[in-house]
Amino acid sequence: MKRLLTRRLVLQGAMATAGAAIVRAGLAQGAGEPRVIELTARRFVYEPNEIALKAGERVVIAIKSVDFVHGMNIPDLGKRLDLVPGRVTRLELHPQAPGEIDFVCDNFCGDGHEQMHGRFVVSA
Ligand SMILES: [Cu+2]
Repeated sequence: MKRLLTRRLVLQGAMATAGAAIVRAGLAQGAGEPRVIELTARRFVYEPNEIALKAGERVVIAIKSVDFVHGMNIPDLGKRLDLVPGRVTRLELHPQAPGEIDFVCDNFCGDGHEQMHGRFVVSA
């Protein structure tokens, strides 16, 4: 029992570290332009729903919704966005370490809403 609890705490710690490793990019002068990755939200998917990033790179996720004010909740980063149709919502990321960061739609958008999720996969 005690060992199980310890293992769970270690796992939670690892997940928190992965989240903390991703910080909002401070767009320092002369640091070069961030890579722009386009993402589309529609009932009931993000396209693409898996986005590969490299640790240390600065990126901007340019997100469009085509049909609804979908949400994008990224618990590991303590961040959420509303994705308003007709607008491009920018999410700046500067991952520092490998890991996976999940995101979900948190604006109920109909039957299938629960399947609307994706993730950033950060490699070394
Ligand atoms: Cu949705």
